[in-house]
Parts: sequence; C-alpha cells; structure tokens
Amino acid sequence: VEAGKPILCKAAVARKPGEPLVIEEIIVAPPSHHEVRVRIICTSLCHSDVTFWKLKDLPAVFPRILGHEAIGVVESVGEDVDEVVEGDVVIPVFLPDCGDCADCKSKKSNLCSKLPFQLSPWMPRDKTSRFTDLKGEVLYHFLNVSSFSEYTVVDTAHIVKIDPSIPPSKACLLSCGVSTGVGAAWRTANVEAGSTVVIFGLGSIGLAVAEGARISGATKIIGVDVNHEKFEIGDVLHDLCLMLYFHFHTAKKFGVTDFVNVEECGDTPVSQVINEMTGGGADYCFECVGLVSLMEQAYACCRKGWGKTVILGVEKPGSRISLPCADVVHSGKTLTGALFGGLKAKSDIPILLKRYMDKVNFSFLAYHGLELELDKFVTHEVNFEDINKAFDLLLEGKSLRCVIWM
Ligand code: CXF
Ligand code: ZN
Repeated sequence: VEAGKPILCKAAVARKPGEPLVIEEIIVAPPSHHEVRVRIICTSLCHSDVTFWKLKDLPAVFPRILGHEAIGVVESVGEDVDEVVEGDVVIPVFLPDCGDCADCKSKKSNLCSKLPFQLSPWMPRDKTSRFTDLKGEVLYHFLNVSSFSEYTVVDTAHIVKIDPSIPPSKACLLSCGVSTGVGAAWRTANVEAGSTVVIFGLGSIGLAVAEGARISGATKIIGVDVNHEKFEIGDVLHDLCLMLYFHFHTAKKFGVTDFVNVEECGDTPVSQVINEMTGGGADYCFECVGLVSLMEQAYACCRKGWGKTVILGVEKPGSRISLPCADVVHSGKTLTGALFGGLKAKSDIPILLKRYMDKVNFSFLAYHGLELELDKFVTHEVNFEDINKAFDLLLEGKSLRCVIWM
C-alpha cells in the first residue's frame, strides 16, 4: 500500500439485486481533493444496505459497493485535506457536515447545503467513482461511504475523527443506526426527564430511540410493534414484517417500559389505545417503520398543546401523509422528520462517544444509569468472508447489529 497509488484489495460487491455479495479483488484509486482513503476496521449492516441491495426498479444501481456504518483508519489523504492525517481513526457518515455553509454553521440544521445529501452512486464533489473491478468496470459508491471493502475513499465532509480508544465494534454503531435513533430523541425531539414516549417499530432504530429517551430521563417508554408470525403470508406483508422487527422481550433491555401489540388491538386504532394509556397522548411519538398509516397514528396520539411526532421511517418515494386540517389547527402538535436523527456529525458523534466511554471508564465510580449503552446493540459478529450471513440474520429478524470484521 502506497499513498498516491491505486490499491488492490478485497471488497464485497453487490452485482445483482437480492443476490449474495461477491468477495472479489478490486482497485481503489487514491483520494482526490478533499478526500481521504480509509482502511476499514469493521463495518456493520444497516437496514438501508438491505433496501438498496434488494432494489430491482430504478433507482437500482449495480454493480455497487454497499455498506455505510463503519470505522476505519486514514491510509492517505488527498490535496487540501488538513482535518486528518494518515493514521487517524475516523467514522464515515452518510450525511455531510462541511462546516462552512449556512446550515452547517447553524445549530438549527444538520442538512449541509454545500454538498446536499442525495442518493448518488458517485463521490459527492466530482461525481465519479474511485472503484473499478479487475475487468476495468466501474463499481458504484453507496451513501458516500461504501464500507464493504478493505479500503474506501470518503469525502472529508463525511468523516468524523474520533478518540481511538473506543472499541471499534461499538464505535461503528455511531456511524448510522444507533446515532439516528438516539439523536432523534436527543436532538430532534429534545426529550426531557419525566417524559412519556411512544415508539412505533422496535428494530434497531426504534430501540436506539428508546435508548436515547432512556438516557434523557423519560419515565414511560411505550413500544409498539406487531407479532410478525402472522405477517408471513404474501410478499408485501412479508417485506413489511422484516421492517417491523419484533422483539418485545429484547426491548426491555433498551428501556421500553410498556408494550402495545398492534395485533391485539382488534378494531381499536393504536392511537386510541395509546391515548387511553397516557391520559390524552404522549409527549413524543417516533415512527421508525416507514409506513404512512403509522405516521398518521403517531400524530394522532401525541398530546395536544405540546406533543411532538418525529418521523424516521423511510416510505416509498412519492408517498404522502394526510392529516385532518382541523386537528392540525386546533391541536398545536408538531410533526417533523429528521435525517441522521438531526445530529451534526462532526460535533455530535464525539459527544455520544464520550457518553459511552464515561460508562466504560467510570461506571464503577459514578454510574448514574444515564450513560449511553452500545454493547447491547451488537447481537452478532462475523468475518468479512461471511458478510452474506449478516444479511441473512437481518432478513430473518434475528439480529439487531451484526459487526463485520475486515
Ligand atoms: C438512510 C436515511 C434515509 C435515506 C436513505 C439512507 N440513511 C441511512 O441508513
Ligand atoms: Zn444506515
């Protein structure tokens, strides 16, 4: 490996939609302006990887190097890079934080306007790829990260330099999913001590919202999900159940205090059940599935006057929410959404990381129960060669986070 030269290394290439990734040798070009080449230490599988891996219709993009939740070491830097040097430990993030634009400078936004986030198959600045296979064919990027490769190239707006003492398998969780959920409770909703929270969908994101609400001091955290056994009929419903990862038992570890099984609600809308349980609605509702009907239900059971509903789930493109106008005017509720939980990558990830490390280092002295717990999200670990096993586990609803070691 030599700075400024192409690297030959192994990557898991998504060649065709829904087919197992193929481990092959690829060529990774050196980093261009404002870019760094990173040696990935470990990566974990997020549901968005699966979504884009399965995608047959446009905007399907193949062959592609998926993966966007990771941690690595800077191997070399391109021109005009002064933020990091070779050897720095970094977390790549799909959402940019350029630090210069009006949005990045504002505390109120995490949506960079210099390199606006888009689902692009290229590097963000020059819209080209740094990957080719041994036949010379271009391999596409994914979410500005493409971590299912021993080496990748990432724009400096998409990396966060971190304290290297954190265990990599925990740090990589802060790269996407866990940060998104915790951030939604912490930054987007700003959950206060004593709050009542409802979470629709108890997959990794929903459970991370629960963790964020727990460490913010929420006293009632209601988890809503379905019994997925009943959803195994028909393809559409099957897909649905995969997103609605069902683990009420697991959820208890994440601070969920009460459960509502949608299947047991009969003809009563879930929102009514929640409104009754909470005496008029929850302070904060989070939709973590990506279903319009649940977004509407969530809005219907956050409390009048101050209730806030946060949408994190990703619906099909073109989907629309419909709300009763009178309710919107008369209720004073807020409905919002967020990418990456509203976190500003470069400043907020180190804060979350510290909240985890405080527990690792000092819990025996000053444990107050409000430290960020990351270990419980890692349910499986596999070697890079077995990356397809990570897909199987997630598809079967057996894993939360499966860490893949390079
Ligand atoms: C998602 C967020 C919504 C768009 C696709 C990517 N982020 C990470 O998993
Ligand atoms: Zn993700």
